[in-house]
Amino acid sequence: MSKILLDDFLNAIDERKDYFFKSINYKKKDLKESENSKKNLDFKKSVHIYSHLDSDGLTSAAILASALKRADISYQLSVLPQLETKYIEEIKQEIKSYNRFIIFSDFGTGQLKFLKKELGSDNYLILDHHQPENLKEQPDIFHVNPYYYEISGESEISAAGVCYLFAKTLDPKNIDLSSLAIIGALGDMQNKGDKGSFIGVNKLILDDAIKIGKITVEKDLAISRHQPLHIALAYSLPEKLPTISGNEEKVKLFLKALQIKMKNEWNERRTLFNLSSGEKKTLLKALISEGFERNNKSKDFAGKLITNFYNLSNFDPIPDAKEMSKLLNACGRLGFPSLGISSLMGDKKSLQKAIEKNKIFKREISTAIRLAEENIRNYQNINTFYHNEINEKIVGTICSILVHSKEEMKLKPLIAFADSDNHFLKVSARADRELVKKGLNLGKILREVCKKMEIINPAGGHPPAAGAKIASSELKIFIEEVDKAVGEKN
Ligand SMILES: [Mn+2]
Repeated sequence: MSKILLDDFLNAIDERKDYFFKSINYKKKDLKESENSKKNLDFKKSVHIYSHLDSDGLTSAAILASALKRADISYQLSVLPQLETKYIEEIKQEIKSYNRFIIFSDFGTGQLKFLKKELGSDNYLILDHHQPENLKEQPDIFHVNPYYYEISGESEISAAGVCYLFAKTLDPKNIDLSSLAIIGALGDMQNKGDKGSFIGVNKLILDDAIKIGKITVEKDLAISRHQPLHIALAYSLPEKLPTISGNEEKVKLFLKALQIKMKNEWNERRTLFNLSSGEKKTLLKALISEGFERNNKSKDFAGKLITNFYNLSNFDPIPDAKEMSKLLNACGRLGFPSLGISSLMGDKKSLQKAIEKNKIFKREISTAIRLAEENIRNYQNINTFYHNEINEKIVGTICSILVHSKEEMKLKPLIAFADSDNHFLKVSARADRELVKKGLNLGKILREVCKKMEIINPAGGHPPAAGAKIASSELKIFIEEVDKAVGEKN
């Protein structure tokens, strides 16, 4: 990330702030306090934030809502699974009838052409990090996207990061929202540096969060810190150890041999949190030798066993940012996005409810994984699955889990379909990192196939993860076209 391009990016955000303030007729607080508050009420347009329902989208929404609240700008908030053309048509009416200003976060770039066609070039602002179709074009004044400044929206900044920078430009006090941007970036799995560290703009945002005491970084064993120890070791190691992975009974024996107790003196299950540093060392050593001696693991295996955790200071009882991003994802996917957003904005009761919802979500996920696995179909260059009981809101999550956890699913991209409204199918595509390194770009492929087939909803996404929406009747040809397109790229 070059300093000059970063400055260009920050300047661009600053220009968009001016555009935003001008559009809503915002009066700077240079008037007398009483006069000012009256003027604000008289002249400000109210804002409607539309955001994506995954954890990056929800953190984006919470950042924007907090910033607008602080600036005394009235707002309304809606969360959508995708920014489909039908919503854009409704929004067009809304702008006209209610004199609104719209902010789109974590989507909008993929729908840029349609937005321009329908909404023109004022009364809205896009804060997104998905790759624009045409990077040679000058970015519009109503559009913020890191790719125009050679900053990667896949690894260096998420939508929540873009919203955070925007919020910080509105008011430096919004630096206290930096931890939310880190939660969003983790939701989009952007901690891809060494040992789960952040790179690019994300690193700068993390520095803000550390500076004001909202996050501390801690290195620990790379397993779930939340689950009982034997479950965490059986299912969440960064690389599988055939001698213990997936087998809780064997993990119990393994722990017993190391004299690490699974329960505390009150007979409660211990988690990684509860282990002493001595116990952690013993466990790490044993896992490394298990990897080398019994499972022929390479040298990087030992390196992968330690990772960075991002401890949150004010979301008790949620210990870290990754866990919080999973919780938000569950809220969004289960249809309770507002619980997630109010948790992020500091509401403790919502956080408690969100934790309950998350438990339900975990059960739904494990059922859906089983159904997906039973319905995998293999084509020449892709694998697919569809089952009418897999909810469209979680199909992307299931697709990711399968691609990341099953060796045989890493060889070809996985394209999943789920029933949506009115005989439409939601499409989720995921590919293993190795395929992306070899040049596979699922976002591009889906966009091209949808264009070629003249599918009405535009596809969007990144090289390893993309989505689309097709009519059920288009399924067969769509699979053929995607299969062909992936073959041509290899
Ligand atoms: Mn995102």
